[in-house]
Amino acid sequence: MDKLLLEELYYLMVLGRQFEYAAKEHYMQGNISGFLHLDIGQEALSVASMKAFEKGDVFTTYREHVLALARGIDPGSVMAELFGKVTGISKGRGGSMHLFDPSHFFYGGDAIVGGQLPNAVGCAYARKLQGSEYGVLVLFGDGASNGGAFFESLNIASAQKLPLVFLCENNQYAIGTRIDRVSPFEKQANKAKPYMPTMEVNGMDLIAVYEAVSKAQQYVSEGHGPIFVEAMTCRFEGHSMSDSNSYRSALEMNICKSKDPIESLKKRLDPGMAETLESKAEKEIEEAVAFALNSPEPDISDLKKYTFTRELQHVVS
Ligand SMILES: Cc1ncc(C[n+]2csc(CCOP(=O)(O)OP(=O)(O)O)c2C)c(N)n1
Ligand SMILES: [Mg+2]
Repeated sequence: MDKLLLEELYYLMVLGRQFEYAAKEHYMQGNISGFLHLDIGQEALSVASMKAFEKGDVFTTYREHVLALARGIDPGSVMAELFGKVTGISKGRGGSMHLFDPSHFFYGGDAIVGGQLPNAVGCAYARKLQGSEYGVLVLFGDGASNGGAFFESLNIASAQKLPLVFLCENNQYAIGTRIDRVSPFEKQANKAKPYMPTMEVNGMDLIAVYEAVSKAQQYVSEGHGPIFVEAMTCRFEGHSMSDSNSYRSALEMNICKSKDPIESLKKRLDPGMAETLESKAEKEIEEAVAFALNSPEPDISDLKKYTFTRELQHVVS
């Protein structure tokens, strides 16, 4: 991989992790309320998939801050959204789980597990009718692939040969429920095999994810129909800020953290460059937090604004 791209990807992973540490701190201070799902540990998957699928539409889970940053959305507007401020990317109305930015073709998260899957199918159908060359990417967890919406989405995407990349972020947990209690397979790709080709990749390996998602986009853009990519990954924190993570042993956590994608990539960079990128990310996150803290709350008189479709701007262009 090109050195400059590698450095950019390293920067985005560090930016993402520092964003998450800052969000955690401000959640504990009471500046952020509602749910907060951190992506710490899973950054390789988030960053590499967004950069590989730079052109095209993206639908995600609620664990989406790092995805949004890697998509190029300003960290200040993402942080302000978490703070519920009017300058947030969803005008302070969505919060952590509903980052939405059509100008980046980023339709963000869904609090309903798997809810983004049918939405992505609809978008892929539209893109097929429009003859778009990029296709659609939908990210979802291993837990989501036990739900009905998942199978319905595989079915219709396959029947209609839609340009849709299914990207399963398999961290082996749905909150505190380990995958083997709710799924007959550890690899969720087994469920997709009757419908479409599948690929499996190490989600802690940034370059492997980048290559897999690039190939998958190429495949859908050639009009072959959907494809399924499964990335095995590992989250370092609890499911959300309200989860103690007590169901995972110290040994399991040590193994998980030994695969840290930031530490792995750092070994491949010039140490001076890595340090420069880390300081740059730190500064950008400090500015993002200051922006969020200093931004105003939404005005109460705007409470009903954006509730009805006539007030929404054009969404999928
Ligand atoms: C339809 C629905 N059922 C249950 C929940 C509660 N819930 C929130 S997150 C979650 C776990 C999802 O796990 P997974 O899809 O593996 O994603 P991860 O958080 O591991 O990335 C559950 C059950 C929900 N939000 N929506
Ligand atoms: Mg999971």
